[in-house]
Amino acid sequence: MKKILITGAFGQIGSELVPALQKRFGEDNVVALAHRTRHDAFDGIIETGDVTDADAIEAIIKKHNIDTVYHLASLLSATGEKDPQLAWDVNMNGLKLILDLAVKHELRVFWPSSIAVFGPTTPRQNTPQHTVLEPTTMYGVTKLAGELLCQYYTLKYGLDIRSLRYPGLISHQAEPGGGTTDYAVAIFYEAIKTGAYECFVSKDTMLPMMYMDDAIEGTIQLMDADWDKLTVHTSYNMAAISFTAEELAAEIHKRIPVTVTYKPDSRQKIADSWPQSIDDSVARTDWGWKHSFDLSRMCDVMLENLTVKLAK
Ligand code: AKB
Repeated sequence: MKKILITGAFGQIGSELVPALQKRFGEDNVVALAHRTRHDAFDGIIETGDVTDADAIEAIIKKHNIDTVYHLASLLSATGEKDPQLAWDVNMNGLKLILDLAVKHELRVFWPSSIAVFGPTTPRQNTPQHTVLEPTTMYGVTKLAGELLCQYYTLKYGLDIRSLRYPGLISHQAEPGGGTTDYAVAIFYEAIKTGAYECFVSKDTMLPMMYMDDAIEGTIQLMDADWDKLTVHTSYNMAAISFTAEELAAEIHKRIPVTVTYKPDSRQKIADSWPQSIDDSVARTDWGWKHSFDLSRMCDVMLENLTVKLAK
């Protein structure tokens, strides 16, 4: 039976990946690593620790006999620009530490990359799997270096490491923290709470996005895939839907009235450096990736669930 450790367990992805893995492998086989804060309402095994503390992480791996790590702990793009040093420490040193422990304890590893590995010199439409990678954010730099590190450890030490370049993720459970794509979640909250939203990117900003259920499904699917079929050991392009901020606002407005104003801030420059749409045909061919949620279905589910959540 797999014994899984998830770092960043209470972040945007972890909050939904932990229950999905608990359901699949049983609560006793999933250890959620929280950073400092206690999460008392949590059902399952919880440990508290810092992903840059090798001894603490190794002790947890030994204590629970861990064989697979989903290393999700990371600073996102906007937060990374506020504190590039911290972004480097958490994103790079944290990953290196996990990979070194993976060599020592023969662990399988999942690590999330991002569309942030691309930059202004990358083709912006249908961005290919293999293309120019010149990111201009510290977050993107750490994701690109991290991808190369994952590939290096696979080639050098024969580790089983798998990774996805997530687009902006949209969910009604945990809110994202410090990302450039956060507007695509915040707009739903404000539409329900106040009927108005001031968007921090321009109305014609188009970015690749994905509903969280697809992201979780794809992550589990990649981890289940036959290793011999995987041809990418940096990180797989993974896509679902692309839309402009204005198209998202219009789709929400079809369901509930919302007035959106556009006031681009420093995050606009980051958004402008990223692709508008992604070619994920390699993932589709290698391990059968397929998304389920289009823009309309995602808006239905988001509004339905958030209306209930915000009424509490
Ligand atoms: C961010 O906006 O920083 C993230 C990402 C695209 O990786 N959501």
